[in-house]
Amino acid sequence: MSVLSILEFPDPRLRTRATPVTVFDAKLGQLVGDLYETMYAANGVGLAATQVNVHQRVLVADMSEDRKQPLALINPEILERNGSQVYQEGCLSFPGLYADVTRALRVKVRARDVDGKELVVEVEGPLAVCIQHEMDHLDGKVFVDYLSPLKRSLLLKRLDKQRKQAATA
Ligand code: GNR
Ligand code: NI
Repeated sequence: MSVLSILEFPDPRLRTRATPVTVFDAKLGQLVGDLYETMYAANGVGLAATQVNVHQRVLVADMSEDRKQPLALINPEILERNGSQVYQEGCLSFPGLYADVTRALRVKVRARDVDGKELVVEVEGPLAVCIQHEMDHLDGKVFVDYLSPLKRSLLLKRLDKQRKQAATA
């Protein structure tokens, strides 16, 4: 397993729409392992393959306290969504940026596991936020896309400033 490097905004590859996985082989298992390792190394709660420049519909998440409840979803689809919640989101592709985003409170998701077995999970609260955030990445969408143009430009200026400071520090 390896820690992969994570694409950062405004890398245009983050806008790629990922294609479904058709072959559930050892190579897919390797990718899922690398995604877990990369997510844990970065202290993230989720990671989409898109973020490591692999454009297949694969995501991982682990929102547990002890970081021992990994979930890998392949070809995820939302079957049902209910309610709404506002949650302060961050993204490993936008280091240091946080913003409130409104999403469904509960989602029912159908996906496959790493062995190709179908699974249906119902999640709510923070884990539902995370899965919706990761599924957006697979469609080339990022959390700042939900913000008003004014809020987005303010945040992106802040990101720019942080980067310039980091470069001269
Ligand atoms: O690590 C992450 N934290 C997070 C916090 C609130 C809402 C969503 C997330 S996902 C993010 C990791 C990431 O960028 N996944 O794509
Ligand atoms: Ni993200």
